[in-house]
Amino acid sequence: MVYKLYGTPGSLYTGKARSYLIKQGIAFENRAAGEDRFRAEIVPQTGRWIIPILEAEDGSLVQDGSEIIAHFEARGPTRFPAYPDTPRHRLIAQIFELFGGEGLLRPAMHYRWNFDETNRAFLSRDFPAALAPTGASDEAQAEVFAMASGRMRKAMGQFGVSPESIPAVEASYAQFLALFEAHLAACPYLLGGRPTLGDYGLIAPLYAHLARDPYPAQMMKQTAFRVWRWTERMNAADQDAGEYGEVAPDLFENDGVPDTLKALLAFVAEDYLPEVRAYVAYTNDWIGRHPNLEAGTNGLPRKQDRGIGLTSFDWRGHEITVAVMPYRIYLLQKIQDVFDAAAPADQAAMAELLAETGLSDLLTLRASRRVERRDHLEVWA
Ligand SMILES: N[C@@H](CCC(=O)N[C@@H](CS)C(=O)NCC(=O)O)C(=O)O
Repeated sequence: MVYKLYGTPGSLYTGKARSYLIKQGIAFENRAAGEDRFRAEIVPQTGRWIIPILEAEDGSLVQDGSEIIAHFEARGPTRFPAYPDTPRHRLIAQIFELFGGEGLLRPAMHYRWNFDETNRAFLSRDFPAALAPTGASDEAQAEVFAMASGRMRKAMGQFGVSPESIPAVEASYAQFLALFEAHLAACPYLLGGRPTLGDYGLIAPLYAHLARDPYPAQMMKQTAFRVWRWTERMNAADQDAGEYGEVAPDLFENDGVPDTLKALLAFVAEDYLPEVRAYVAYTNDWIGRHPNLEAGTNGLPRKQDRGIGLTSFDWRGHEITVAVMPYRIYLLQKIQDVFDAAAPADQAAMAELLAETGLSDLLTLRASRRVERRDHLEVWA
């Protein structure tokens, strides 16, 4: 069975699914979202234009990076199980799925869209190459770039990048890179000798935007070599960790969490928890204002819309405004579900780690309605 992965080389979320398929040795073909077939046959089935979408040979579809991973993990043993089976590692993997996919959007967008002098020549080819219909004229390609880049520049604002916040975005990213670089000094992957869900979360922003676009790629190569090598490793079919010597494809012994990983978790607490607090509060207020929210819907006039509003909060000394997306609640729930399903002794180990790293609120910040995915869309339970 050969799957088709519809996406683009420069897409953040396609990078997560692609890396997973490569690492698990699952046969697939990269397909472009610009193909006629995607627009004509796939998009009508998912109800909105979104990538990545995985198509099986029987035509069945899986949309969303988290779902693609869950789909294969549920089918039986995979080459590198993405969900660790010890409590702290399981929880950490889930935390980095959320933080990777949703918490590093500010640097990803800033370093793609605010460095035109270095990036534009590349992006203006890269976007239409994958998004324009096959054989599109130069003008048609330029139009595709103008439209897509316009949308993305606007989206950047909704992730909290503004002229005032840019210095903080840059400082925060430099700090993250330094911490991840230090962690990778002793191991090739986030949790040791093989990739897990946490790595797939992090590769989303760190590959297509931050390791592949010209400006941030050079920056990463020059200031965080090991992180850059990890992005390369995450797209290699083997362990690709020769520089670490003979490393067993195992996770840290005894559910261990090295100090360098605790430092990364503490960074997540400082950098991202304020946003989680803000969007959970907004969501609960919104749910309160929509008492007749129908289960199985997104509660919005258009079923393809992904944001329920905007919320502002203090981030590193700046008031920033971000879109509130139920999808983030969905990933936050996954962290909480892991905790809720664990045995009391395992819960104690998880709670202790969260307390030590400043992340305890991840367990208590809960939306008053659950978010589910039905027919490829996020809906209220
Ligand atoms: N929850 C999805 C998010 C996918 C997503 O947002 N993909 C972007 C491209 S990287 C997209 O399709 N955006 C829609 C648009 O540009 O209109 C996932 O994690 O796979």
